[in-house]
Amino acid sequence: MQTWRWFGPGDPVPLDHIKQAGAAGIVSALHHLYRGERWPLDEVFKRRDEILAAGFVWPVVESIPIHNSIKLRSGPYPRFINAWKDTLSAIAKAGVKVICYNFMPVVDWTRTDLQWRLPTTGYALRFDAVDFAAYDLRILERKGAEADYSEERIRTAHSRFASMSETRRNDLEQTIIAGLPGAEASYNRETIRRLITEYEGVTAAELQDNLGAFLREVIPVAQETGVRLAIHPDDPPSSLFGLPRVVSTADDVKAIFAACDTVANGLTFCVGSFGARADNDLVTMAREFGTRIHFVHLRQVTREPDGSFYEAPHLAGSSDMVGVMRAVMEEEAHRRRVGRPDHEIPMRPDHGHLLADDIGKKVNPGYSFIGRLKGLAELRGVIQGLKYTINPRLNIVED
Ligand code: DNO
Repeated sequence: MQTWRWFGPGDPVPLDHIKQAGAAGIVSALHHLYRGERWPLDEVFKRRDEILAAGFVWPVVESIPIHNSIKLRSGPYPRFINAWKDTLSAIAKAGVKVICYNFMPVVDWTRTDLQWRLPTTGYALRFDAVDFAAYDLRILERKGAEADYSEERIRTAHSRFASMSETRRNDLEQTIIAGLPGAEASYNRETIRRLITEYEGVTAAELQDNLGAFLREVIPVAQETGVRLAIHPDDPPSSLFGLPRVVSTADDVKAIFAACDTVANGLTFCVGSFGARADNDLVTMAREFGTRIHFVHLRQVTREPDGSFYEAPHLAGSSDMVGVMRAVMEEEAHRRRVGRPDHEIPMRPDHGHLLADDIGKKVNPGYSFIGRLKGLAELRGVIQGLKYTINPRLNIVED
């Protein structure tokens, strides 16, 4: 099912534009309740009614935030896990079947440029690994940061910092720590330093255990209420600020699945996030994890040798997008054959460039209208082509 992320009534892209884009489902969350508290049933119903009234279905909540204490399994975490379960149940009552969430400590998805000019004169999001190191080492001046970089990276980061204007330094800081759309938190230099310190000594193995323990508590509630959970990979899929990240590779996914081995413990297959690592073989992963993929983010990145990447057009870039889409559609066909009720896997065009009238307008970074419209249109072409290849009849009987 073709879906579209909508941030709620405050989103500069209104529901009728989404209708014009041809999406059938809305992906949404209660972004005004994003501090780990429980989402009241009436608020969830209100969002559902807005979506239904505009002629859409609501197949996915992206995301229910996970309070930091849950990731650390310390302090008030039992209270926040209970709130998470209550939110899950409220969402289930509203008829939503899939919940996307992530387990990235301190920072959610991260970029260093929100308007990186493309040769086409449009603008893309970019993660520059050297700029990031320059921020960490020279602006945040994180204690012990040197230990997390190679000597070569430290050298290039210092010279990058020296060449940056004061304005660029400020922009870089805002871009990295002030929070991108859908992220749980926004920081200033002091608050982010404090939070990073809370993770001192927490290893990836411990974070993975905390995720496993969380899953064993919430998955039974998901099963009872008929909801499937879909963890979103780390973006970028590697450590930032020396913090552990545990949803970056195929092995990470295997460990998560093994921690609670049931279909309700599933994955958001984000092509852009996994695709930022050259050692992730995306088509193989999409096939291997197929039965537990409950949501798909279709977005591409072009990787650069130093670990940087920028968001490429949806069908260009470093990953085999069509190969992934074919794997997902074959999985859907397989689910139909075996009678799985969840045979329509929601997918959305993730992020778009700033193009034409998007430029200069108020948009949520990554969530412009025209850029995503183009992305969805291209992807829809692939979907139709693949439907025809997999089974020409589908082209006639389905929309
Ligand atoms: C970025 C998104 C993320 C994602 C969360 C999932 O565009 O993919 O904000 O929603 O990380 O919890």
